[in-house]
Amino acid sequence: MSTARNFRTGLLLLIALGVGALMLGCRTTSAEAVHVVEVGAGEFTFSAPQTIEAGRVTLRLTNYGQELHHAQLIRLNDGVSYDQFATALMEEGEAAVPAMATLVGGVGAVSGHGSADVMVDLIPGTYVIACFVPSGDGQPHFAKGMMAPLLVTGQAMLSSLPESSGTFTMADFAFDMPDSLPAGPATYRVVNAGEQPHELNLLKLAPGKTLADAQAWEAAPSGPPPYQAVGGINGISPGGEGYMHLNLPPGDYIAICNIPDPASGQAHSHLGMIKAFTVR
Ligand SMILES: [Cu+2]
Repeated sequence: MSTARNFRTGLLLLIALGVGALMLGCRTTSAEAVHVVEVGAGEFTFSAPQTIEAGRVTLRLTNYGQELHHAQLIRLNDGVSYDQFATALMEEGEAAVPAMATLVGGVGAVSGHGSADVMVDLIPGTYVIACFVPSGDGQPHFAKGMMAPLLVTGQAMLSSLPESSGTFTMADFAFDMPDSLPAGPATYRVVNAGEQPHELNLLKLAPGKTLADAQAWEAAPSGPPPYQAVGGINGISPGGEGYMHLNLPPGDYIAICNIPDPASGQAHSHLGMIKAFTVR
């Protein structure tokens, strides 16, 4: 064997070892090392596990339907049953939430055939997965069947804080986050520093479309929307926080909160919680 050939064999071996190490590395990144809980959404039902172990999970929402769907994760106060909460929600809508439960995030709205991830530290208790997105008839999806109980069992785990590339803050009524984010995988911490629940949903604008186009379409929808809903984090009660795993391709985006202000009845997006940003 010539020296050149030996060198090439050695190089190939090194490359193979390197690729192997990279693959092992990928498997243990923060996004994948935790248990993935798959939630499927369609018109008008969720498919999700009914019981899971406490601890840190990646909650992955995949939309198999046509309409927008989100997976709002709600933890019921101790002593509140799923049936009690479901009845109150049907009667009072989201006004029923503060007295009975805490909004603990979940996956923001995703367009049909899309999928998005958030990360949640689940403590034991009774949770609800619900979709508050309204259909064309004005009825929220939970009233059509998109509401499911989730029992979290076992012990609360004390785990170290996840690594994140930055913290985004939600206030009454604004987002504090960068104007530009890097493309590709990243985890961001999202904190609710306001006195109302907030969410940070993400819309990817169609090429050439602007925030004004999105607002005009929202005010008077006609034809397909000028954006794709690509997830983000769903409602978080005041003082709470969550983590979202993003893997955004380059483009123009909007962060938006659609939660209504009880006083005015207006969506928070109309009070300032809408922000354009770029991914490059
Ligand atoms: Cu809000």
